[in-house]
Amino acid sequence: MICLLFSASSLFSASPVDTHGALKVSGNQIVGSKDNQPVQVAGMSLYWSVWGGERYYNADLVNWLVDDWNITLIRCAMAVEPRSTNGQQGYLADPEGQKSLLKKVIDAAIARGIYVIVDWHDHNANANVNQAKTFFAEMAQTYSSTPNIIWEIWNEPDNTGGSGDKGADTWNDIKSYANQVIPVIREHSSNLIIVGTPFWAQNVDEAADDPLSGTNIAYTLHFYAGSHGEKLRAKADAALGKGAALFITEFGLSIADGGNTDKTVYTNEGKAWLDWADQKGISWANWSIMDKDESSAALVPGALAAGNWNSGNISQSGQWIRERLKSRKVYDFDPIPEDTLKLPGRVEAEKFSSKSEGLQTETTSDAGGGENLGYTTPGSWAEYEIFVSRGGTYTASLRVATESEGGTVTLKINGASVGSWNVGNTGGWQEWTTTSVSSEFSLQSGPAALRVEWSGSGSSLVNLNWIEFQAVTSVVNHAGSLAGNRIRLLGKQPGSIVVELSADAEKVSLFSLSGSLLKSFKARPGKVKLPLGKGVHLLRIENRSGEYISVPVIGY
Ligand SMILES: [Ca+2]
Ligand SMILES: [Ca+2]
Repeated sequence: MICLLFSASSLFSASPVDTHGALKVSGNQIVGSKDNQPVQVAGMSLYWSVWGGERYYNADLVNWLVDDWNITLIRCAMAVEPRSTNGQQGYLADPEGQKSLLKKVIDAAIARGIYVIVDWHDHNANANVNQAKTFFAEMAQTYSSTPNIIWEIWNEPDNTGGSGDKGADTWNDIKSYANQVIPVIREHSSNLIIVGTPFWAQNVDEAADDPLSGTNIAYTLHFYAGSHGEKLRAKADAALGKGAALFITEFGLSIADGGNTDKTVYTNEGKAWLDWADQKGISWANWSIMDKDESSAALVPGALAAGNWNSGNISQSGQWIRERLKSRKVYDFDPIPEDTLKLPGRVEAEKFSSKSEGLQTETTSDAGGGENLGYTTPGSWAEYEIFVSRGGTYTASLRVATESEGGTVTLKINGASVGSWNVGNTGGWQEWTTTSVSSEFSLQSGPAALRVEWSGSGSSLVNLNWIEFQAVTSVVNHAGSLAGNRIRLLGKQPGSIVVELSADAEKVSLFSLSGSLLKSFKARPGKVKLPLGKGVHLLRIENRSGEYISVPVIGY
């Protein structure tokens, strides 16, 4: 009756970063500092953090790519230029804004235990050395002992602004830049540093012939499958042969312009490249998470910034890359951190985005501390920007206190009332009680507007500390095809259970009773041992069509 999977070798391991530790260069390979074994990580590059790409710089996006695309790596392509063109401001024009975007992604990557590339996304880094030094000094200090971080100091040297033929950025230009920026990073961080190579990060052989001094330095290899093939791989093989470690921080399944002109996806050529990278153990990030009308973009125009995509939101390139990523090793990613504005979960009353005049926050003496909303009068309101992580059926309840006759508190989501409570005197303005649970209502996944309204006849109504939204998960089959012994509980011991999954199981997720996602795993048929904390949890098994069943499991 209970379900889960188990295979003799546990499916479950630690997160990528917990497993391998900080990445480091050993000869021409990248290894984990924990085990000194070669590590190949793979994932997605975000688009430039301007021109619309910036909207994908958020934690929900990272969480979605971890849980739905199985990424172990994400790259932040932080725009350095433009200074300000049509209002688009890269780091040179708006350092604080760009750092703030970057940190959202970095912090989410750290929370889930994946690797993150901090990319100075610039074709002319040698013109901005001082700004690069300032930036990397600050970032390296902030993330000095963070194993997740990988530094990429010059995205793509190109054929402008350098000292070579017709302005080409030469290897000497790059070395000169690197020798100024790397020491700044090394003051605070010993993490992997990836250095760009000449000719749009293709002339890796030049770097291999004349490597930088210092340790833990790899070189960038970029390719676009529709334009580059065997010849560039031969060049990369030569560089490896000379002892250089390579990292594909960016590649596309398109031609070199990103697929802007021919709109074609070159999957056969892409497969040859990634098979080669697998064979050599070279890590990669695919260009790019963007919904632009070009064939390298992973998304189609209008795809949500927070993930939650269906197949119609993902481009041909994105679908192919996602399958490739999903076929890779699955780790036990760290859980999504609690977010008070994410449903299911608790919305703290003081986290409003706007409110009526007169309504005030005050320190609460309720369990858990924090603040509550007080000074409510008839007509008071507060609004919240919430995010529904999982669409489905929900209930809500309130944490309230009042010393007056009280009043009515109503919840609305996207304008529709989902619950209303008449709250009477609780014995004091800080004497807290939890209301009854509302009737069930359904919510679609994605962003939503929550509004709380107070009404009544008194001059002072009801203090509010928080609103709890619970997902209603019924212990029923959600699809006939899932009926039967799809999941079988085989054994239980403190801290874990052993289950057996049927062949069509694709994903196993463990939720807290309040509906928070604790862990999500790729399922494999057979016996599987799952870690399970004390208390009641909900286990959900999903098949390839997205049909699922949920069952309660109790850990002890
Ligand atoms: Ca240049
Ligand atoms: Ca509160």
